[in-house]
Amino acid sequence: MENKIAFITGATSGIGRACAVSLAKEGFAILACGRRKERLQSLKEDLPQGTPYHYLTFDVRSQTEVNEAIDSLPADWQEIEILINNAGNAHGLDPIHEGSVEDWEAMMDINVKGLLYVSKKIIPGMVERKRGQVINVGSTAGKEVYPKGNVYCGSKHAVDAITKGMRLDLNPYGIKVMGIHPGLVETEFSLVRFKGDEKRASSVYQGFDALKAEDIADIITFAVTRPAHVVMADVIILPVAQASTMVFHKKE
Ligand code: NDP
Ligand code: 8X3
Repeated sequence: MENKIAFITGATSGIGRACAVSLAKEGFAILACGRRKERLQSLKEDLPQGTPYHYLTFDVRSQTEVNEAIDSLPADWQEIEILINNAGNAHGLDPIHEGSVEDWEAMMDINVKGLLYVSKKIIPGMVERKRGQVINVGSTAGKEVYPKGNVYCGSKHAVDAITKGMRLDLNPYGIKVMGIHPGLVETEFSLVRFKGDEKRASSVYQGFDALKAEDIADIITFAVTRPAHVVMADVIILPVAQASTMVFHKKE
């Protein structure tokens, strides 16, 4: 296959799905991952006709599932050029003394350990080939801490530190490593954080123009198509109405 392969976790929704569409338009072959199989099947219809497409269904929390899925890749789909570690979410928004251990484990297992399990399977091939790009989707929550954000912020600070560590370790092999840190993006993120409470989820994005998943996908697509000697290492993207995690200029 001539097309370079973009391996995208969390491609069933939001930022990951938008990245699949945007990168396919640039001629990348799309390897989409997530748990919701029907969404991975329907994603193909949103890609330009003829885009080479393959999907893997696995839960990033299970190292066994991650390994088995990646080991099952056909020969044509094994040389990953771009890894987008995007799967992730917040679970709950509670002060530390009231948070649930189940929510904490979900965030650490998905946002941190899941990213590591996938990276462990994909990055050695990049090292061997001495080429590749890793994009880790962090958050402004990985740069600041906000009230009740405690463990989600902790997971995204970990993503930020791991990204910097990857850049140091992979630098001798010419592998590009990017951390992208969005502010508020209107996706299914808040619906998951608030466990399906649609009213509470939509209120997060009221009174200002939040970022769209496509805004983040545009920037990732721009970043991965720079000349060979250029890496956008660390990027914070905010809606214009947002000055920091808790400071907004909302319409009256
Ligand atoms: P969405 O909820 O829309 O998408 C999350 C994606 O992650 C889905 O495709 C979901 O797929 C996947 N995912 C979640 N849990 C698992 C799991 N256990 N195993 C495999 N895949 C999983 O949210 P966003 O698009 O907004 O989030 C994408 C990334 O962006 C996350 O890392 C998030 O933390 C980050 N981010 C989001 C911001 C926002 O305001 N929206 C701001 C800053 C960062 P499925 O459920 O099918 O498995
Ligand atoms: C998602 C943005 O502000 O809800 O990472 O943490 S925020």
